[in-house]
Amino acid sequence: MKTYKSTIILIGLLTLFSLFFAACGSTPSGPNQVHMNDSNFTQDSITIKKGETITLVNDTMTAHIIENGTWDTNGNAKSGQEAGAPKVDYNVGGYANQSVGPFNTAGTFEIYCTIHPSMKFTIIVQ
Ligand SMILES: [Cu+2]
Repeated sequence: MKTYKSTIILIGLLTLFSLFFAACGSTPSGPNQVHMNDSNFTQDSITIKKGETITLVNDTMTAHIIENGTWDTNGNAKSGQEAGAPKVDYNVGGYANQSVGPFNTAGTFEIYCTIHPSMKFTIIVQ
């Protein structure tokens, strides 16, 4: 009977714990939020002003490795940092946020996820 009660309490605590983290994930902070699901960005691009940063918001438990570069139309990863682009090399864990930038040079910059084919994003800096 004692073990049974302990188990119920443990389950209760775990439920509270997961609700707490779900709440954290749904109320991210930071400018220019760009959301990610379990295999892609939820939008293709964003337009920002020079000097601004973007905030990657991971809405699922799937981690993403975000770097400078893109996926080409043949499904090949193309690593590369454009002139004027900030260095991007982040492992964004489940339900985590990651600030990227600042983007101090006007232009078009590509970032991509190295583990999810076709998961790519364009930052247009004006
Ligand atoms: Cu990914």
